[in-house]
Amino acid sequence: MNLDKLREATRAQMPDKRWKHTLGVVDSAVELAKRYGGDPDRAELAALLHDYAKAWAVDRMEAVIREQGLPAELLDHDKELWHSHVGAWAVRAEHGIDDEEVLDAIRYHTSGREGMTKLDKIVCLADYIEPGRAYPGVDLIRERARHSLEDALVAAFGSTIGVLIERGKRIFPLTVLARNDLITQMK
Ligand code: DGI
Ligand code: FE
Ligand code: FE
Ligand code: FE
Repeated sequence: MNLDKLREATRAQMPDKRWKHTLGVVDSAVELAKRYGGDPDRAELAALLHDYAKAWAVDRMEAVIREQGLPAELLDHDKELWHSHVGAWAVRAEHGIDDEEVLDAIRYHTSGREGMTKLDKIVCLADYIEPGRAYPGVDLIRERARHSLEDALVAAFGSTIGVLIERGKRIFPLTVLARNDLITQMK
């Protein structure tokens, strides 16, 4: 697959603001891959595609989850969690992306998971710290990202979990498992 064509196809899925975010995630993911000994090419590809389905209509995402055998459990949780799984399905179906590590990094970029690969961590963290992000605590997470992928991600998931609790929302179990596992890895 030609990377320029993939860029145009991805850009066509989303409004300009989301595309700008995507380019920021690409830059941050490549930088993290270089800093932490990851594969910059795979980081670039996974980052480019990570929000492929983000702007899709909820009904379209729901149909993919039901019809393509994606985890039905997703339907019981926040719709914000759907686009990562649907996106991983879509880039394989529409563009033949078959690198399982890249697909996993897309699939788990929102929730995280137990046993996150280096690529999972890079894409997930890049999504939290790309230059366009501005939310309370982002600079602290950026600072931690200079020293440790795991430490930064624990802070990032902590921030998300805190917001979910404040708003009385459910927490997707994989996010709790991801955070616990990252803390274990840091010991
Ligand atoms: O797609 P993006 O906006 O770039 O970022 P993302 O894919 O990390 O989506 C984050 C959103 O998902 C954020 O607004 C919080 C929401 N969310 C809802 N429930 C959960 C959750 N995020 C995680 N990690 N875990 C949840 O249980
Ligand atoms: Fe996302
Ligand atoms: Fe994103
Ligand atoms: Fe420092």
